[in-house]
Amino acid sequence: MSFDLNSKRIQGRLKLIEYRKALQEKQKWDDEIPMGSGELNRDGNPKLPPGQHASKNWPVLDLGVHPELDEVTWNLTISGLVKHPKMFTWDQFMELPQVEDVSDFHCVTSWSQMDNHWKGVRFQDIAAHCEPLPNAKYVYIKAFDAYSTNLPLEEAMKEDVLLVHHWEGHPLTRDHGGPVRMITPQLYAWKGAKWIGEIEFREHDELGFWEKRGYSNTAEPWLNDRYS
Ligand SMILES: Nc1nc2c(c(=O)[nH]1)N[C@H]1C(S)=C(S)[C@@H](COP(=O)(O)O)O[C@H]1N2
Ligand SMILES: [Mo]
Repeated sequence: MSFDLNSKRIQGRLKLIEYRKALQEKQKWDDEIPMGSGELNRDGNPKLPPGQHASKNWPVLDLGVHPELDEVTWNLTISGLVKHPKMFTWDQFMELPQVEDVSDFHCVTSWSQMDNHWKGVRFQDIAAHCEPLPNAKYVYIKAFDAYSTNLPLEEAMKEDVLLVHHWEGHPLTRDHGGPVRMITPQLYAWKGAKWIGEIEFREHDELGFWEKRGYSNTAEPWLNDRYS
C-alpha cells in the first residue's frame, strides 16, 4: 500500500492521534487540578491554572543565596531607556504611592500560593516616575543574588505587577525576597525577582536566568506555557 501523507486515511489517523494526545493532556490536568468550585479570578481565568495545586505553606524557591539586605543597604536602580535614571533609597521608594492588593502566585514547579495580601509599589508608578523613552519595549531585571529575569514592558505595566515589601501585614521576610521583591501574578512566579536591585529599560529582549535555561520566555500559566 502506498504511503501518502495527504491521503484521507493517513489524515484521519493523524487526527485521531492528535485527539488522543489532547484527551491525555486533558485527563492529566483533570487529575492534577482539584476541581474545587470552578471559581474564576478577577481576570476571568480559572483561579487555579492547569497543572497547578494550591500549597498550604508558601515554599521558598531560589538559587540558594539569600542576600542580607535591610532598609539601609537595599536600593533600587532604574536604568537604560528612561528620561530620568534614578537610584531609589528605601525612603525615596516609600515616598512613591503605596498600594495594597490581593493576588495569586504560581510557581512553574506546580504549586500556587493563593490569595496573598501584598503591600508595595506598582511597577507602573515607578515607570511613571522615570518616564520610559518611546523605544523602551522590554525590561531586564537584576537581583542582589545575581538572578535575572526579563519581561515585555507591556507585561510589567499590568496593574497587578508590584514591587512588594509586605505580605499578610508583615514585612516581607528575607527568604521570600525582602526587603523588596517583584510579583507578576499573571505570569509564572520566576518572572518576579526576589531582592530586586535593578530595572533596566531596553529596546531589545534578553533572556534572564531561567529563560536561558529552558523556561518559557512568555510564561503564561493559563496556557500551561512552562518550558521553551
Ligand atoms: N532573586 C531571585 N528571585 C527569584 C528566584 C531566585 O532564585 N532569585 N526564583 C524565582 C522562582 S523560580 C520562584 S518560583 C519564586 C519563588 O519565590 P518564593 O521563594 O518567595 O516562593 O521566586 C522567583 N524569583
Ligand atoms: Mo519557580
